[in-house]
Amino acid sequence: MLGLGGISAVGPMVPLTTSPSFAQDPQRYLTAVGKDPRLILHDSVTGVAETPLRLLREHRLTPKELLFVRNNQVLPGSLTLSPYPSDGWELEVTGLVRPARTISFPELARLKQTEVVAVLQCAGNGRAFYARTALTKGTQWQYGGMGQVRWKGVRLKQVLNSLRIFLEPGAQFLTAEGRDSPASPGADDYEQSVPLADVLNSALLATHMNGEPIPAIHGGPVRLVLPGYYGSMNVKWLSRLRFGNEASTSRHHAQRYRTFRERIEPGAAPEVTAETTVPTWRQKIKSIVWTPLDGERRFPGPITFSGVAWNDGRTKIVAVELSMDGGDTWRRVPVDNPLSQFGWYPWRATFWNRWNQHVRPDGTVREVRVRAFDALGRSQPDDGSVHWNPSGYEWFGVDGVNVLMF
Ligand SMILES: Nc1nc2c(c(=O)[nH]1)N[C@H]1C(S)=C(S)[C@@H](COP(=O)(O)O)O[C@H]1N2
Ligand SMILES: [Mo]
Repeated sequence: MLGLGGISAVGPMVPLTTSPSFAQDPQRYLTAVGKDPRLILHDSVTGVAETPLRLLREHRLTPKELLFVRNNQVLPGSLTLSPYPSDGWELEVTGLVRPARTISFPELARLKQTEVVAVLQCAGNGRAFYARTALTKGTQWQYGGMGQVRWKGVRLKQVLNSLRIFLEPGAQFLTAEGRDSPASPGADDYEQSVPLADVLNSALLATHMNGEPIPAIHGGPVRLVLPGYYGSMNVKWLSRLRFGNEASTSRHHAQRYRTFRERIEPGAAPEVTAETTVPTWRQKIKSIVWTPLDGERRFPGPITFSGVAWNDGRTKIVAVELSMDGGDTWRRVPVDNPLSQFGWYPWRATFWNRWNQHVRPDGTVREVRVRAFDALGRSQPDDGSVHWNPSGYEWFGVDGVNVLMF
């Protein structure tokens, strides 16, 4: 869709195409956008940037300057941390609803507001780790295709109730579309569908992130926030919500952003069909070590490990375990409460003398590994590659770091 008027009011404009100077100078590009120049720039055309783990771990709520960006397409004028003008913004509500109508931004702003802290994570986060088995296609995200932010907006259910919009029988899917247009003419527009019954109570039409209007680059003025779902489903620059008995046929939903139901051989590329695959919807249970960083050096003596665990927020995470011997033996470590059921569970453990027994004569320690369990006993695969898929989605394998000794 085309942008609305008023785009000229948006702050620093960044060209849509890569000028040679930007391509050669990621720091300049990131700074022009308003992002921290220490981010890892993966793509300067649509805007794709990753937060290095050493920066991610410094904040309980990821500041806008550090939050990763992943644009498949981009709305002109939105490659900036400034807010996108909300004047004239309209959201179309259509499909199996009575009456179908448009909602203006001021109308939305008058409704009861709700806040939720949630982990925003690209379905491709951790994709790089599949390369241990076989390279997968797409941005080679390591850890920082995610962040934790506080959203504010109106619950979808609240919108429907307050504006007396009624769902008609058969509305199974909620399909969201943003105002951004396909990257190349004629290509399918970015659109995603989610199961309506599963998100009806938790979906938020968000207008604020970390207490400010959502920065244009993160999907303001209105973004669909689906706590617990992969970032890919959280459609930015929200312009249309369609309620229907079928999911989107857009390539982005029907062909991309899916994993296979059955285990497939690493390197294979089976046909993607509605029967053989499922969309990247709810986030898999996952945990990472962020202190120390992989390959960091430590003096012999007490050592503190820390990191976070998270999942789709539907089942409580009840345990985080650490192994200091590459997965042979495990021990439980203390876990803090998350800021919300959809947030990070911080974990931390300090080891005193027991730690030294794991130091090998060459000064290295066998891989230190972490894994989380939810209340239903679900955990992470020791070898994340068992879920190998050609696009490298939903990596949730056990994480590990190698610690070196001075
Ligand atoms: N309209 C629109 N929404 C979108 C996208 C997009 O390209 N267009 N990319 C999706 C993907 S794949 C991810 S991971 C998240 C990234 O959100 P962020 O850029 O705010 O970090 O936005 C999602 N929402
Ligand atoms: Mo994504």
